[in-house]
Amino acid sequence: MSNPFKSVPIRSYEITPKDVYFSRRDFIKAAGVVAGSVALASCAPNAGEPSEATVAAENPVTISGKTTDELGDPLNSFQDITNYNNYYEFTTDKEGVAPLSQGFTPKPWSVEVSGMVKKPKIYAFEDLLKNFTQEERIYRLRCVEAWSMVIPWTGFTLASLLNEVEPTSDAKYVRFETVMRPEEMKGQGSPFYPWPYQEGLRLDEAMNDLTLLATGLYGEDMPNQNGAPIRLVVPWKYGFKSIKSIVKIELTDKQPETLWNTTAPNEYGFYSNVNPAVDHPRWSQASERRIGELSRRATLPFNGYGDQVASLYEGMDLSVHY
Ligand SMILES: Nc1nc2c(c(=O)[nH]1)N[C@H]1C(S)=C(S)[C@@H](COP(=O)(O)O)O[C@H]1N2
Ligand SMILES: [Mo]
Repeated sequence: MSNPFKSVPIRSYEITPKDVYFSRRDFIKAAGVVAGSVALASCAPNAGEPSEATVAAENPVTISGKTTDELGDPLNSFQDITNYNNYYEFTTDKEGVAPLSQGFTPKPWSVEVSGMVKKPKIYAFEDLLKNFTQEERIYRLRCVEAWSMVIPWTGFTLASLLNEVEPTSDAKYVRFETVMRPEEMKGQGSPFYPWPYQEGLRLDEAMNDLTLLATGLYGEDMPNQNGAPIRLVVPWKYGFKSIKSIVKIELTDKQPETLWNTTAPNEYGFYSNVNPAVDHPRWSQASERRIGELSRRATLPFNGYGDQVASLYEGMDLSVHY
């Protein structure tokens, strides 16, 4: 994997006029996101597999114009982010997800928000874009397999959606479910996993400002392989908590079952906070390989977001609640 940002700076000729950009992503304008710079119109996720040189020249720019995360580390390229994926509904082969997911149809789409809420509602995807402020968030994604990337997501906070449906005082957890479409997702024929993919958060984790419902990346609509049209992003937890292609969000008073906890409870707990001090039973979690880098780097507690989230776990033994 190479990282074009290291050697090839974004050049001014890659920047298209604002009106071209907004015609492509008019929801961002509608939702009031200020574009500091604009993305390249021709770089669509389905545009085939250009050569490495082409990719480097055409990597889209972010909405904010930023090229690093807040720690100063470069963003991964659009090419890396969209060709090295975990999405077991398609295949367990990370480089096979992109080609196998191209026939998936993310539209029309709706998300049902139900359970312990005062105002249950089925949202059409378009209304989620229109009604909630879309913003860009550059987050590290740290997979439990010990690789990582820096990804510029666009989306809206889960808190903004939950505030609208008004959880009741009984609600303690949020459960998420991925679409079940075995015809389009051949991996769902595998008997080794309890489909559909499910995930869960404690309500206070779900309400944290970092927790995002992402609808795109690099200013593009969410590519199929990254969880089109809408997926969760919880940057202080291992990547598998960030469930893709969500159709159901349910408020509940019971800790939800999750696909990975059900499949291998001794390896994957409910919390799954990034924690360099607690190893996976089969490998160390002390360091990671940032895609695009040669040597390993230290893994940060809570993936570097401890200031915002460590207080959620005060008094808990995180080697027990792994
Ligand atoms: N529905 C679903 N969501 C999923 C997965 C999956 O297999 N199915 N894989 C998870 C894992 S293990 C990781 S690391 C991230 C990867 O997200 P990315 O492909 O956008 O980088 O998605 C997570 N969300
Ligand atoms: Mo992962």
